[in-house]
Amino acid sequence: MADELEALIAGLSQPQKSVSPKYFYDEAGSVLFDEITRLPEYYLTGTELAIMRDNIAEMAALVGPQASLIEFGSGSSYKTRLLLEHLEDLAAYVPVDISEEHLLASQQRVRQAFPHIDVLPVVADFTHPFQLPDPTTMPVRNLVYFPGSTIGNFEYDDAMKLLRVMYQEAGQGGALLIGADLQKDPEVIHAAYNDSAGVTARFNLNMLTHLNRAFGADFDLDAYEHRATYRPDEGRVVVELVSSHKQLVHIGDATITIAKDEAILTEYSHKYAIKTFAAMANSAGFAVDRVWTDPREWFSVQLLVRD
Ligand code: AVJ
Repeated sequence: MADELEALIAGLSQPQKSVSPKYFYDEAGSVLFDEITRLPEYYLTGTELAIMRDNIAEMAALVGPQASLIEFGSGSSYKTRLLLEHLEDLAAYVPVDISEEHLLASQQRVRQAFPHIDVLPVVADFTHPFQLPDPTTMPVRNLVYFPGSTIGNFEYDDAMKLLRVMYQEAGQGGALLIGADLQKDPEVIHAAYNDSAGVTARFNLNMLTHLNRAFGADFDLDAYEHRATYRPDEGRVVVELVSSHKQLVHIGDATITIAKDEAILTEYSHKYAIKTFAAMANSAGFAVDRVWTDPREWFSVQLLVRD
């Protein structure tokens, strides 16, 4: 908690103020994100799920029998369920999450629906290498699963670091199945992060409620506006909270001055060209085995393999 507070204050003390997107996801934020995934404008979740459904047989055939499924994060039950249903003779399901609570909940759901699958949850921050549990059945290979285009939250260097951790956790002959959102008509992307019902705005603003509660900060909740801008040249959405007037915010021992119209960066959401994503995969050591997309080519699910 002391480290977290320090990092938070450091982020708010830079010329470009920023707060990590991990602070979106308190209880209220997780409910709001669920709501986002069902919005008509938010094409990501539905498109990815359709790609999974349409290609799950081929995916399972490529992965082969007796794999160990290692999920980075434990929050994506529908897509995971497809894999649990279709992967042949799974050696184990290993959800990895920093939240023990999330892990327990997902573990319970999976144990109930798939009583024959060995569930071995790992509490870990998956941005750093971690030890995999010993499975009862020896897996033929590891399949790391990282859906949702969550990779898009990370700037290039951190995304590369994460891909290298996944390479390591995949192990010899292992693979990574990853969801990556693609570049497309900027208006489609803009709408996905500026929905007409205002859910994304509430999701963004909820971060401040969370920080006030968790760190005893005093952000004035009425003073900020949601802003999400797609920058095609950078290939990413920039999500910010913009202050409507000058104010002082107290957090820990720090006092932060926020100017009128100053923006706090809360999230990047990168949108990839298939080529640049392949280059990233390659420099992490993976070969791109297969790229599945939807008919409009809005989203991709990619199977990356290693020797
Ligand atoms: C969960 C990171 C994939 O970037 O689209 C949704 C989060 N932010 N609306 C995304 C998000 C605003 C989402 N990811």
